[in-house]
Amino acid sequence: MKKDKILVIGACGQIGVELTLALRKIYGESNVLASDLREEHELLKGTGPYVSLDVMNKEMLHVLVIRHNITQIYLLAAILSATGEKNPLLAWHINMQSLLNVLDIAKEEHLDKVYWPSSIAVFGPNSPMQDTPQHTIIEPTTIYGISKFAGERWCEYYNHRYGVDVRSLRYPGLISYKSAPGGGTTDYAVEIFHEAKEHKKYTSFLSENTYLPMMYMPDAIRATIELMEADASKISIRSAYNLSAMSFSPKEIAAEIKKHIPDFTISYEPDYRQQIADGWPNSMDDSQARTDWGWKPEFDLAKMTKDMLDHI
Ligand code: NAD
Ligand code: AKB
Repeated sequence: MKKDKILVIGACGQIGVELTLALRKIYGESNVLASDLREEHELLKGTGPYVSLDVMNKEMLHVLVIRHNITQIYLLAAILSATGEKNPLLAWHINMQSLLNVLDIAKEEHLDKVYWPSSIAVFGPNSPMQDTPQHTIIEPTTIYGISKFAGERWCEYYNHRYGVDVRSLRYPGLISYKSAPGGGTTDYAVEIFHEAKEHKKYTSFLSENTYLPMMYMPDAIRATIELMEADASKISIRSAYNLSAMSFSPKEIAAEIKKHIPDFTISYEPDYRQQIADGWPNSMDDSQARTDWGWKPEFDLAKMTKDMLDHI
């Protein structure tokens, strides 16, 4: 069993629940402290320690890190793209200050490692849409994307200037069944499964041919842990790595679901989230992650769809 003491912030969210459970398997239940603003998630109950924490309270966070001898922080608390557009100043404040609090404490307490996720949302309408490269035009137009881009710069700065071992991935839209998504533009690709199972129909808030990069949660969790366990000498990107698994449109995922639920139907009523999606890449080039630390996805659209429908 490894000796690290890990703090997961935002542990009750879509990624946090599954990441906390996965980390507890590797590092031991008592060595992974889960925290969130919310009440403890049902799936976390009884699996290890939990504390209520507002990451915006730097003093409380600092005390917690010292008191529990924390050596690694996974910061997952954030306001996502769709919610962010409803309150841009709040999204900027929370997304930036939470990261600065964590990076600064990591510097002061000489933490071993920090994980903070970025997103495909760093890219904007002027970025190449197909196989978007690691290094290219980055001009995000959502407040969420702007905060992710600024966050990437802060991560690289803290690494280069202070030696903080901070690592990051530009996740695509994540699809999962254990915990619900929290206010993103890619959430349709989760909702569609629940509606297909319950009502055999779904109205998509994105238009039929809107292609976005997507990933199944088991791949995302594995990528996160593989990145964090990679030897530091292999990490050439200290902002955030492009990460990719699949790309599909609402029409394509509906066709895949129809193979399992033949009377499933889809209709389209695009809303304000269409504009957000239109500014994001259709697909991503993640060759740097593959070269540096051996990233390889396991789930494509067909395999993911079957697994989702088997589990919901
Ligand atoms: P989520 O909204 O499901 O979960 C975030 C969690 O943070 C929630 O449980 C919330 O209660 C908690 N939180 C919010 N403010 C807090 C605060 N002040 N203090 C403590 N906790 C607080 O988000 P998620 O989908 O799990 O995303 C986690 C991270 O991954 C975010 O940085 C997000 O931008 C990034 N990301 C997610 C996706 C995706 O598809 N889910 C894709 C790209 C990037
Ligand atoms: C969102 O849609 O906001 C997230 C993301 C891709 O960052 N799922």
